Amino acid sequence: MQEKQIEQAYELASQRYSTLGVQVDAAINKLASVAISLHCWQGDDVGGFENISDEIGGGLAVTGNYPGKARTPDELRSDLEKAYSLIPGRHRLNLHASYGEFNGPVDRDQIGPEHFQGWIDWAREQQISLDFNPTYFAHEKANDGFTLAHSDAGIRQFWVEHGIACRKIGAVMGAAQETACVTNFWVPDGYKDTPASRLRPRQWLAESLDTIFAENIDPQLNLDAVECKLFGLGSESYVVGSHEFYLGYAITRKKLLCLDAGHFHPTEVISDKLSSVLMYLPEILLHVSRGVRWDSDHVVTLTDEVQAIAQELVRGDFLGRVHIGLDFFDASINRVGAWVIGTRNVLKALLIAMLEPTGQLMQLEKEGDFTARLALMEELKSMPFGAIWDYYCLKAGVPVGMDWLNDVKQYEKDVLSFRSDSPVII
Ligand code: RNT
Ligand code: ZN
Repeated sequence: MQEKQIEQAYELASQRYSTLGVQVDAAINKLASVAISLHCWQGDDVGGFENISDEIGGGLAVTGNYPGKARTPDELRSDLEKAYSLIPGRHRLNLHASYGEFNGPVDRDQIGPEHFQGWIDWAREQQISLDFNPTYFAHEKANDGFTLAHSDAGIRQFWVEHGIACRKIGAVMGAAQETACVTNFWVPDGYKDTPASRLRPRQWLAESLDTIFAENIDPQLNLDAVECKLFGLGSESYVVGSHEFYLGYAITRKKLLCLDAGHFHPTEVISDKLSSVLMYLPEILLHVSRGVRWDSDHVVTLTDEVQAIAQELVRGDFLGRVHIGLDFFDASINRVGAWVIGTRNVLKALLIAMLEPTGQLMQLEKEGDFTARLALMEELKSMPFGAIWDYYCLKAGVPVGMDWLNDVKQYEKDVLSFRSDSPVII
């Protein structure tokens, strides 16, 4: 599409929005201020750089064998740079502890900020802020599906030390950037079959977490989040860290709750939970994902639910209190393409929400005119938001429409196709 056409379409679309009382340039400015935390693990199928051959485990399964996955930190950084260059705005990177640069075997309880210096330097150079995650899977001490809630005190202690080490790394990352690092705790702990005690592991999990969080860390540097889940592969009957467990934990311990869109019953949605949990928690973290049947991690598409999440964030004026991260892994398509599609969709959903005449909808609701409320909501679905999105991409200096795909295909030809499937030993 020609620049001129994009601008003309934008002008016409803006006029339509202004008849609804929507200020398009204000929406665009607002969208530009939103940072999405891209998850490093889409780039290499949750592999990490520990050079271990353990299965990922923890109920995480990545399917597909699309060629060209990143095998080293440098390859992953190069892939990320490509992805960021195709997404409008300035975004963040969410790293897992298993992605450190270890130069030899370093067990999880021994990791330190020095193993992430390469990432910190790169992030500063790219003007990207980092978020962090302890890795409670793909490890021999997690092979039976339990970590912080393990019945063995020694194993619990090992994982407690991992958690303590990770918060320190998060604080060092936070000190190197303008905003705090959000360190998110997710553990796989749970049973495939019916437990005799549902309580005991929950007591252990709370006790382990309390020990990890015992040291006060400046929230300007590091913020702790805890992520709940309903069930996983191998933990179908019982997950220790359920929604109720972590909601109570987050409120009583003043932690962020992480809501992953794929971690609930298939008909249960997190969009409806935001206004509830934000009544009791100052800040939360989102893992925007797409559940499909038993999988919780498909690439984010522009679904009704993603739009509903965005609407809630905008209508409730929650953007300053909600950290937005992504969580999906698809190895059946180009991995850079997966990041670009997923992130652009979250931004698109936010733009659609920002282009809504919320005041008018609320007024109709107040007056009890539910017919007009429904009519206006439906009318909004065919408003020309695509023209505004295209213009936003143009002004942000990233490809418009599907043009980004040419860049990804070229990158695949020039870079990804030279990577063999076997991992590089570093
Ligand atoms: C797993 C959780 C968790 C992971 C990442 C890799 O069910 O969603 O967030 O996906 O830590
Ligand atoms: Zn998640």
